[in-house]
Amino acid sequence: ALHLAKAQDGKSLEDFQKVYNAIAEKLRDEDEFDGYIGYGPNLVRLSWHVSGTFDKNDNSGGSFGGTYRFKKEADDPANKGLQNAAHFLEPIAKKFPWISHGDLYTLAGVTALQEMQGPKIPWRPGRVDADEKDTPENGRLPDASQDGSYVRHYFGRFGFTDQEIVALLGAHCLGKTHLENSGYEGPWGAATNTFTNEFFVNLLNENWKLEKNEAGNKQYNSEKGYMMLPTDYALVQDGKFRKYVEKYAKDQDAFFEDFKSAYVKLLENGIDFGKLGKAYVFKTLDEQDS
Ligand code: CCH
Repeated sequence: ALHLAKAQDGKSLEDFQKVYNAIAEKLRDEDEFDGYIGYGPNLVRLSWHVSGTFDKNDNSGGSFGGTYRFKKEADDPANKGLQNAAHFLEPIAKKFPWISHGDLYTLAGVTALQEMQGPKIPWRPGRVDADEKDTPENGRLPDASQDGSYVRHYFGRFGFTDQEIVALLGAHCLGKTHLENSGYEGPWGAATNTFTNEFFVNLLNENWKLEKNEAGNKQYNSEKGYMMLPTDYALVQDGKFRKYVEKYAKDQDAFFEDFKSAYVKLLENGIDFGKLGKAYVFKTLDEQDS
């Protein structure tokens, strides 16, 4: 059965906007992280990894229970590097003890995306902290060395279409890979902390060479110093994926719209929001200043 979202007594949009603002202000203040990329991309990755443990076959895993806070999930080798985002969020969790971990992790991703000039992401609260015994097993996050049919099959576990898969992977415009975390190295593009369709533009326009990196893993490198994972590059090798790459490279608005829907679906997998269903749309710090 789906997890039933629970209303937080007396909490309204204004209360969650305060959490949003606390995260957004800390993002602004601590801009030197990771060579001045800042924490935004790391927070987005955390929001996806806490959601990416979902399995629609038994409704286990997913963002609902906030089980990333338990050692077993945090220590999943696939989560290496996300302790940065987790540390970043500790003082926020202390300041707002009423918010559940699942809500905090997902709201942090939404905040980071909006503050990095991404689309407005309608977000719904109501996730409830689960017990440690409900922590999913390691190994549910994807393997970057694989091909297109792996990617299609992997995301099929969540019920995502080809179009949704391509849109979601556009988040790889943000941040970079780190040899010490994943065994891959380098950024996907130039604007590592601004949300754009650059991932798709670079996939199509750069001159890619498959090379072995220092960790012995194969990745695609371009002369400009950008990289693509094998699973990223699969999006131009597979004809059914490629047509969406071409669409999003030409049309950033279409990318933003489709990314928004697919990301909301990712964050809400396995949850029944029932009558609580009204989504909140937060104002960015810039919008509140003016
Ligand atoms: Fe990703 N991602 N991702 N990813 N990811 C990595 C980093 C980021 C895969 C592999 C990797 C999504 C899907 C996939 C981000 C968002 C999303 C890294 C480098 C690997 C490897 C980690 C490191 O070394 O620090 C694979 C495989 C898939 C699916 O096939 C999806 C979906 C999203 C979000 C919607 C973001 C953002 C980063 C940058 C993190 C940072 O710290 O800079």
